[in-house]
Amino acid sequence: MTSPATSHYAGTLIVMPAFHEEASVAAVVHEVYTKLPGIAVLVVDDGSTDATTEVARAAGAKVATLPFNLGVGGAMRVGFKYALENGFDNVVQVDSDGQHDPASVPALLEQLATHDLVLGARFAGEGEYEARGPRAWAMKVLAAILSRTAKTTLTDTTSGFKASGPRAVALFAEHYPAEYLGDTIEALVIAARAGMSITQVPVAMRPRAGGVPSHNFVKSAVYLARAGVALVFSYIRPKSVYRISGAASNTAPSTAVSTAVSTAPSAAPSAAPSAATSTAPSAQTPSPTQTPGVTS
Ligand SMILES: Nc1nc2c(ncn2[C@@H]2O[C@H](COP(=O)(O)OP(=O)(O)O)[C@@H](O)[C@H]2O)c(=O)[nH]1
Ligand SMILES: [Mg+2]
Repeated sequence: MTSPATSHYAGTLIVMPAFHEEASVAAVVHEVYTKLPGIAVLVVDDGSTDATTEVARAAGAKVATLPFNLGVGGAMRVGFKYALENGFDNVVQVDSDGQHDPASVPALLEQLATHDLVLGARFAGEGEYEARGPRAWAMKVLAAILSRTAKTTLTDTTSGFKASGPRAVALFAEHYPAEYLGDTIEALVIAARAGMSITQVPVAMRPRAGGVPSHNFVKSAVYLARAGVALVFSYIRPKSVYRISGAASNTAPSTAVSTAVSTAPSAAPSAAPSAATSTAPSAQTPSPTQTPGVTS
């Protein structure tokens, strides 16, 4: 297998949030390695009681095993912190259920040359993914509001398929929201308000490969109300909270990439997996000074 130092994807870390995904996580890890040779993968097992950690590790991924459930946002913040501390410039979230096709990752990464945050958008002409009922309605309203904030047309603001460049990784390692839905909607508001440049590329979305979705009918029914509240809170917070050094505009992200690449990533997909330790982050929000146990 190509080593990360020579891989085309040397500066990029795939972060896979996983909760009870023993049925599909291995296939996703294998598919990522096949379609993106040499890329590093960190699975964040968020307190699963099934064999998610063992299965992901056996598939060759690094695994951060959290002792209790933080939610997707909390798990992703662990991933961003790990990326920052291990010299990765870019983070791409790929879900562990097989819905995100790793073949779309190069298209997302390409846009990081000129943007800080790239969304894989499901309704931008690719694939046949369709949301229905209140969830679909909420998504349209959110897209309209967030497009204004981000100053670009965003059609799928709740997509988890996202690529973050160096400035967004630094921001999200500190400020990625852990609240319900915060990892999608609020994260976009935070990025836009911190001066990040955001864009989207069309992606196809597949059905889950196994396991059960975390959203059910009841959750979908309250989606609009909770999303509205999440949105209000993210706008209320003072902008200064989200300031990171040099966050005024994204003028030279590629320079930042080449600088940071020299600190070679320590995560190698081919590295032999070992036992997870758990120096757990605090209950709601992983502390910026703590790194959770990651197998290496
Ligand atoms: N870390 C973490 N991941 C989660 C949690 N709930 C769901 N996920 C993961 O997030 C991704 C998307 O979840 P899913 O249930 O498929 O949501 P949907 O695709 O929006 O319906 C999958 O990889 C799940 O394993 C959670 O509580 N913590
Ligand atoms: Mg899913």
